[in-house]
Parts: sequence; C-alpha cells; structure tokens
Amino acid sequence: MKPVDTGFEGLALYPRHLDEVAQRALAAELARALERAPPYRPQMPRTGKPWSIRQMNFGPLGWVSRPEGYGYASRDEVNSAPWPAIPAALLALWDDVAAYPASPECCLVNLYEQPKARMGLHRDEDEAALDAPVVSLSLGDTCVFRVGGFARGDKSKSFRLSSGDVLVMGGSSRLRFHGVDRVIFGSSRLIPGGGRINLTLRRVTKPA
Ligand code: MD3
Ligand code: FE
Repeated sequence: MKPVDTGFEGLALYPRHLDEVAQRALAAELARALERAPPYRPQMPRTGKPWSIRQMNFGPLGWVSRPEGYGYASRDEVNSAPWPAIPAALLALWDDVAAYPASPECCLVNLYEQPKARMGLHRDEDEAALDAPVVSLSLGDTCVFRVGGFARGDKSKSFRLSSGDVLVMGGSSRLRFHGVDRVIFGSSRLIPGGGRINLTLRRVTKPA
C-alpha cells in the first residue's frame, strides 16, 4: 500500500499496514515475550523522575533512560539479561518499509498503560546511523501525536495513530521534534485491559 501524504517530506504514514489478524498475532507474541522480560519504568536523566510509560527493548541494542543519562546499552540492567531478539514480524516490517541496506538493531517498546501516559516533545538523535529511518508501529488505543520542526518552538502538526498504523521517519524529517500528547483510552479492543503499545525500530550503528 502507498503511504498517505503527511505534508512533511520524508515522513510517511501507512494506515492499517497490519490487518486485524496480524495485529492480534503480534500482540499475543509481545505479551508472551514481555512476561519473560518485564517492562520497567524509565527515569529522567539527572532528576530520576519516573516516566509515565513503561519500556522494554528487543534486539542487540536497547535504548535506556536512567538518572546517569540516556543512550544505548547492550544489556538489560534491570532484568540482568540480554535484550530478547526482535520478533520476526517486526524485522519483516522493517524490510517492507525502511528501504535501508541493514537490519534494525533496536526495537524500543513503549507501553502507554494509563490515561495520563504521554511522551514529551523530543528528537531521536542518539543513533550514529542518522541516514536510516525510524520505523514505528502502533498497536491498541489510538494516540494523538505531534510532529514539529527542528527547534523546540517550531510550529507543529498533530496526527492520530491507530492500531496497525506504521510511520516511517526518514530523509529530511529524521530529526524533527515529535511526541505523544495523549492516548484515547478505550478506542481499541486489541489489548486486554486497554492501552497502547508503540514499537519503534532503529538502526543505531553505521553498517560496515
Ligand atoms: C516523527 N515514540 O520511542 S512514534 C520514541 O508513539 C517515540 O511512542 C512515540 O517517539 C510513540 O522515540 C512516537 C512516532 C514517531 C517516532 C519518531 C519520529 C514520530 C516521529 C521522528 C521524527 C518525526
Ligand atoms: Fe521518538
């Protein structure tokens, strides 16, 4: 399917890229994986303030936020284990839409489990491979997310991301500010108990 025009060069939205059956299968696989590798609540650098979402990672590198700072780590220090492998369905999704000659190294799992859960305006800029796009899949409740410019105060535009939607942020949009303003709780029945799961795939290191 062709992406819809977002009005931002390099920012492509694929509505319902995953159908209901694929969404259910992936949600079930994630539930099993997250039972063995429990998500944790990240903390803000310096202040240690807890985030409103919980996170987990799949893949050789995981993105972490700790009082000591944030960045990529090769192990899960909270669960004292390597991060689990990226599910095959997500590697296939990357191959479908990323148009990049190497695999993703990180799949960050963001869990929006309560009505107050949000993600403040930020840029994804901890990766050396800034030529690779960021590929993001939404599951469960719809969210309102915001894409801005290259400085914090630039004008922004908001979009809805619903279950099965895939967003590709590449080219000149790779370093735009973005965030999740709110989740519309109860808008989907995919996840038992409600909420939203975001899976964000990233290439971190430059391919050899
Ligand atoms: C637009 N996650 O994990 S995905 C993140 O839905 C993150 O949980 C959000 O931002 C979430 O870093 C938003 C959509 C997204 C991701 C990256 C972008 C939109 C973007 C980069 C540039 C522009
Ligand atoms: Fe982000």
